[in-house]
Amino acid sequence: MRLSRYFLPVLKETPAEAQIVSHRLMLRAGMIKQAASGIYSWLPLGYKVLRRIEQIVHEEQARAGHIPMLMPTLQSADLWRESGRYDDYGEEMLRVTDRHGRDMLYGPTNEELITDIFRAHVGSYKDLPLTLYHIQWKFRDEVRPRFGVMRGREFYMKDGYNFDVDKDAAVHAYNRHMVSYLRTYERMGLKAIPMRADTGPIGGDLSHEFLVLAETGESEVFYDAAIADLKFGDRDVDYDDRGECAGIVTEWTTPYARTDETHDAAVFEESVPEDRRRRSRAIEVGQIFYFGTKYSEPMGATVVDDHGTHVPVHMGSHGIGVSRLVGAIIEASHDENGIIWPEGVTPFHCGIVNLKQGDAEADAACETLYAALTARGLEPLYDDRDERAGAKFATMDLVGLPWRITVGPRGLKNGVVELTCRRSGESTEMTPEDAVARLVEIYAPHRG
Ligand code: P5A
Repeated sequence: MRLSRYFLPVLKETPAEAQIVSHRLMLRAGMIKQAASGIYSWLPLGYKVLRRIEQIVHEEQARAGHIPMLMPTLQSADLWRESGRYDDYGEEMLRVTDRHGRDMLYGPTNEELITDIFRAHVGSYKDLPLTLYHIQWKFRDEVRPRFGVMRGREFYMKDGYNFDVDKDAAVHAYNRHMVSYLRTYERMGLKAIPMRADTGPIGGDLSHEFLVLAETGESEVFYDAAIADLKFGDRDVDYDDRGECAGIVTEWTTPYARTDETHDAAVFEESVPEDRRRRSRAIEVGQIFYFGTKYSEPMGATVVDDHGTHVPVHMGSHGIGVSRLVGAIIEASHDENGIIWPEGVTPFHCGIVNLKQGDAEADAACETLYAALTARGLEPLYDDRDERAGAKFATMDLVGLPWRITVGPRGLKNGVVELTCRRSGESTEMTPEDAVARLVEIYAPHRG
């Protein structure tokens, strides 16, 4: 993309309404614009990051054997009356009435709708296990929407639902989700720690939240420092192997890690040596639940088991805060000059800064680089504006591309350009061909 033809409305001033760094940077970098309280338009740069995150989620869901689909944002109130949640959900639910006087709602989550689909089409245990998911906008009329996309009213969520014949099979689905989420967050450059959590309006008695440590997080967490050292890495997991998934879950859930809702000071002190006890703020980027037959029983979602008996299916639901993640990643990765995107989610793979726009040789070198990077499947953002070098660097730093190639007449005389790492600030001179080869190498592990 050429910056002269892009739509990147960066702000010079720090917006006064933004209380936390990710919100400030998202506004300044022209990623979002507030449409109404807690509701945002995603401008091209923000939209690109949202799509990259979504893509990683889809790839990891596919790896775990989960099936994508799409359900609507508006739902009929009748389904929620069947489960008993229509009245319970309270003021967070946005209720609307259509022209025929029918009660509708903007879905805050989809347990009822998916259970309705399941009961209409599945009747035998032979069709199980089944896990369906979608990525769709949700609406929760939060009392205090704040921190930009981190606590919105409209937000983008991946929500998946497993259907299993009995508790053991459903617990495996729960474990499989935990394993696939660990991998998902790591690909986004995040350390997200699973912590025992309350179940709230979703229900059930088994739940973990995934938390990213950050001072600005809304959750208070207590954990054993040992868990922060765990790495998922590039393990080749067999997601059908119950023992393997359970083993990974044990590895990640044995060290103490709880939110303030489930924290037990006595257990914390007893089980964690003092020098490893940590108390911190954190951002919740996902949550998984096992709730057995909470929805299948009242809604009549049953299968015939291998004895010929109708049994309600065991279910769980599993969410990832896709739009919140954009803010959470920035909270975890920025400096005083702007965002620093992890390679896995960056909106463009690198920036190209032309130090002397209009200089025939510099312009030609940038064009050649642009074409070479594009041909290798990389997406550069080429700052081809007629601006001072300082302004170009400031924009690149603000929008946070992990790598920048600087092209100027002086370097070109020696046949070199400069490759700069946004995170370390380190620059290396090399030929344009070597810069392209180096970037191809850097991004190779981040491709699906
Ligand atoms: C699990 C999937 C559920 O709704 N039902 C379907 C279950 N879980 S949850 O924990 O309530 O939400 C899942 C994730 O969505 C993000 N999230 C939000 N993001 C932005 N703004 C909000 N107001 C908001 N509320 C929830 C969180 O990341 C949460 O973990």
